[in-house]
Order: sequence, then structure tokens, then C-alpha cells
Amino acid sequence: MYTLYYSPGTASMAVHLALLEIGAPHRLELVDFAQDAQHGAEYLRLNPRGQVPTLVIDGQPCFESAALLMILADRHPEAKLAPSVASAQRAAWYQWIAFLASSLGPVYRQWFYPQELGSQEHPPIVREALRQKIEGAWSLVDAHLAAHGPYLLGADFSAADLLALMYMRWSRNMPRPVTAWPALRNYADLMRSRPSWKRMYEIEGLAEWAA
Ligand SMILES: N[C@@H](CCC(=O)N[C@@H](CS)C(=O)NCC(=O)O)C(=O)O
Repeated sequence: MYTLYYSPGTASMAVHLALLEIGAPHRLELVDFAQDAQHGAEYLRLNPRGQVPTLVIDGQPCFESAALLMILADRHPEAKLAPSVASAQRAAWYQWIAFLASSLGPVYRQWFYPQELGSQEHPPIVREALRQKIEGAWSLVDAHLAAHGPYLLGADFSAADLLALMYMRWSRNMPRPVTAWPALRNYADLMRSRPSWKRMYEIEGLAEWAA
């Protein structure tokens, strides 16, 4: 049994999707951002970053969405969220997870949390720089999918696609949402047709960008 500390539509989404894909028994604990619960003493004991997700695995709290996806994929090989260890596909799997987590994760964080860069709203020059970084990363993924899709690993769906799906959703109200790139548009549609996506939407009570 896992316990996922989550907030709807946030970085916990990819982990929630992985749990649903696996069919692993889990309990959801809402971290109420409206009450600033992520910074409460009780939650900080689980996750000193004061962020979601936190996944409690056999009593041990772990954080970072990309790491949690890799952990879950390894613990549930039957779900085929990761290629076999030491295969060429496994190397590509690490590459894409690391690329998404390092090239998009922190930049999205800066985009959505301007106060962490010192202002309530980004000055235009900062906003533009962040926009270019995010769009540059998506252009790279779009070109890769156009040549080698439909999934990041080609024919095989994996946990890397769940991470990409979460980040794709976050672009929906940005100057250039991912659906403006042709291969990304098809990829987003493919991913949004999965039963786990529809179930996660129901459970988290989401509506925007359903399909
Ligand atoms: N690198 C982390 C980022 C986690 C993160 O930034 N979570 C946000 C929601 S998307 C959060 O908890 N925000 C609340 C806060 O920082 O107060 C991950 O991927 O797990």
C-alpha cells in the first residue's frame, strides 16, 4: 500500500497516473495548498521541500516526481512502465526522464512561482527567457516524436510518457501550448485517450485540458 500526498493538477499528477496504470493499491492524501498545508510542520516532516508529491513507500516518505516514477516502474515490472535494465531502450528511458525533469521541471517552477525569482510578476525579459527555454525543450521533443514516435521510446509506452504528459498539461495556458506543435498535439491526444488519464481526472476533479 502506497500513500500519495497530492494536490490536483500538480507535480503529483504523474505519480498518481503511474499508480493507476500499475493498479497498485494506494491511499490519496490531499495537501491543501489553500491552507498552505505543504508548509505545515506535519507535512514538512515528510517532505522538507514543502512540495508535492510525496509518496510513502513501506513507511518511507520519498519525493521528486521523476524519481518516484522510476521507483514505481522498478517495483512493478509487470506494468511495463520501464524497459528491461541494460537494454538500449532503458538508456533512452533514463535520458528522457532526466531531460524532462531537468529541462522543463525547474523552468516551469520559475514560470509559475515568480516570487522565487524575486518579484510578484516576472519582468518581460525574464518571462521571455523562460518562455524560450520551455518552448525550446518542447521543440526538441516534437522533432523527436515526429521522427521516432508515437511514444518517447517509439512503439512502447513507458513512465517517461507520464512525466511528459504532466508537463504538457502545464503548457495549456502558456503563450504556446504544446498542442501548437503537430507531433506533440498527436502525442497529447494519444496520452489523453488512456483510461488512467480519464480516471485521474475524475478523482482529482479536473476539467481543463481533458482531451
Ligand atoms: N521537482 C519537484 C517539483 C515539485 C513542485 O514544484 N511541486 C509544486 C506543485 S507543481 C508544489 O508543491 N508547490 C507548492 C509550493 O511550493 O508551495 C517534483 O517534480 O516533484
